[in-house]
Amino acid sequence: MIKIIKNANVYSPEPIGKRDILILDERIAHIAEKIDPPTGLGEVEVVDVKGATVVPGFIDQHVHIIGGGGEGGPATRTPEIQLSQITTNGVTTVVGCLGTDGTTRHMYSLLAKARALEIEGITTFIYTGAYEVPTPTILDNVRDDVALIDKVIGVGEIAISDHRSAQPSVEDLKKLAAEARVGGLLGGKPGLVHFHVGGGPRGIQPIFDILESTELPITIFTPTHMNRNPQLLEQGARFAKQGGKVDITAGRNAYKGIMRLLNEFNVPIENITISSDGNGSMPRFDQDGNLVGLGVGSVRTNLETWRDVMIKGHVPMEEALKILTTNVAENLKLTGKKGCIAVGADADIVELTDELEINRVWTRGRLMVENGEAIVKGTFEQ
Ligand code: FWO
Ligand code: ZN
Repeated sequence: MIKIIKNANVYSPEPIGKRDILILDERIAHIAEKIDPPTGLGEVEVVDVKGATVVPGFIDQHVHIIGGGGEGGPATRTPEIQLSQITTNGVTTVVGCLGTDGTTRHMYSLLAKARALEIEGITTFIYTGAYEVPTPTILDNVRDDVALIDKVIGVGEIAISDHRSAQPSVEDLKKLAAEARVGGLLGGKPGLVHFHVGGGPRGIQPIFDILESTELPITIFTPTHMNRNPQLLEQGARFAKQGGKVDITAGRNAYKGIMRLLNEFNVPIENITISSDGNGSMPRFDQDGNLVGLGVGSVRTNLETWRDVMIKGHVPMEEALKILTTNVAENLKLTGKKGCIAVGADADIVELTDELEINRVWTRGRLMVENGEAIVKGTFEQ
């Protein structure tokens, strides 16, 4: 199928001006000031976006695609995500994960759901594991899952510095990270260790301990929820200064943490990513560990935080886009294929309204969303 998106004001994330984009099947084949529909090659679908801003599809590296939760008992297990909840928020690639509940949630279900979403139209990957250590896997161990199961790109979300963690020792974590690392090498994957960082005073000290006492590269560690409290942000700045990437959980005040990293700690924006924790539970505990509140994450928060960083944080669009596109693609070793509007990349493209809302979304060249509404839905979506 040949498509041409005409008169797009393209942020690749770099602003490259008014361009036509030629899509051949699932990939971007050509970008030029003017592309005339080729003749004799069958039907060519042309969409004139009339100068609208067009950006790469967003990559969300932390989504509980089969649901999560459970911290308040069975009635607090959060719902499975549906395709349109992802695409209508401009997200075209997700990494699925388990969380607190490694008892009633299973890796087989996570893998099947990731495959389902891929069939329904987006691009998916998963982390093997859950909060706990030892962590649930599909095959015998983390290394084999990362090496042999295509969608597995690493291990996560492994909980540290949290009353809900398995209280792993640094030695436990070193061995886990080594498995992910070697599995990544063997399978041609990033071999990531995606840490859930709780509110405990040690924060990401376990990661610094691992880095100081092993040969493991900092680039495989992607700690998330790093905007949870001020001391985590400070540790995050130190981690970034050593070359690590800090993952911020999107949401109401998330942009304030990002602005502190940028302006107070001079962290380059290339060392910051955001993710939504979509469909994960958002429990609140009091100092005695009693559950005092419970919400659920939403993929939509990516958009809200990205807009806050631009509008309230006065960060230019081409910079702010990186936290949801090229920076995440680099984590996932998908640079040039995802998170950019470039020849050879997958045709994951988002057209924005003047109010920075979602108008159209293409995933691998297929139009999935128009006027912000899903025109392609999941199998059982109404
Ligand atoms: C965060 C996912 C948390 C689940 O700390 O980690 O609980 O398994 O669904 N969510 N436990 C939310 C905060 C960052 C607000 C999870 C959740
Ligand atoms: Zn988490």
